[in-house]
Amino acid sequence: MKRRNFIKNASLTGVGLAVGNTLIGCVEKTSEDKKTVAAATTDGSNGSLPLVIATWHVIDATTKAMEVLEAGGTALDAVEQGCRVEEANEKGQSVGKGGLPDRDGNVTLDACIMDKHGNCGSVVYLKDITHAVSVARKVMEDTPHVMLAGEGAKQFALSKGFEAEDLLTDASKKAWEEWKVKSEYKPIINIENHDTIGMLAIDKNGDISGACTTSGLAYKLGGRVGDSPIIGSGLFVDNEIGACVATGLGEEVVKTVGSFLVVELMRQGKSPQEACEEAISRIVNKPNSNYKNFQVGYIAVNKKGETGSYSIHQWFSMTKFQDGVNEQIQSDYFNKA
Ligand code: SD4
Repeated sequence: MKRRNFIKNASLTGVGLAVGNTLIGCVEKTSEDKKTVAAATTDGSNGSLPLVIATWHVIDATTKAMEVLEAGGTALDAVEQGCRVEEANEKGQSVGKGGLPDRDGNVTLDACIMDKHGNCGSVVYLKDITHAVSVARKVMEDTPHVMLAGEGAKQFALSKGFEAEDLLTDASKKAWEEWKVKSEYKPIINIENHDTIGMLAIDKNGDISGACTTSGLAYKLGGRVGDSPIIGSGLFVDNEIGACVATGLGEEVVKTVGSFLVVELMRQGKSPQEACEEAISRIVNKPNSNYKNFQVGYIAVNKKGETGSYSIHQWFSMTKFQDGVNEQIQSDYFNKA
């Protein structure tokens, strides 16, 4: 699965979207990518436990998570280990090492994690540390806090034995330098492809955990933080009900507290699929919503092991590993016009 062709304009994608002072461009899906997507839809079936789902096409990450779960590991260990696979994958230019930088050339990571007790940890604007999700876990487990930012987060990570390294790979530096030529401020949000990884798992005990990790919008303003490390927006877990994780334009997710909303809708009796659809409708039905120009996608799971996913635009997908099947499932979507 290749991440490339940034600013390749097409019907959906040839847009510049005003978001505050920013412009968000979108990326077209290649025919190769389209072939890898199962024609199926999201499901409402009860499957056996354990199970893991993740945003986008991240088969290696779900494989790792399932290894942990099958060995009797906790959902918390599974989502951390699964996310680490993508953080270490330099080819993924939206997560961890190799992530695309901000407009000034700095790679800054956002991540969070949440366990079955409702404990959570988060890091924002983290530089020079690949495994942001593991730093978030340390924040959760080793401090009385939920969130650490910037230099403080980095120093905390170093104190916990994480190693500093340059996250800007040659490929990402080259992409940034090419972007700079035009001097257009167009942070890229990927409308249909592997991007931020959000992962939810239920272990053999039926306990739920989730995690989310990203380098955020490419070429963002320095200091910009998205939804991914914000508990309730990018991720929410309630072990009694279920869990949800988001991807896409974080500002829109934050404004609607999306993941918390999905879990609360499940609490009220909606299926994961219905809840994801309702959360997307809250975004697209806002007066003057310019949803045609950005993507948001949710995946969710409930306590019964039912799953759902929904996005504004086509080509969002979920990877699901359950009952021995590890597959990419094309998400249903709102904008069919
Ligand atoms: C952000 N939600 O920083 C992330 C980016 C993302 O798919 O998920 N892109 O806003």
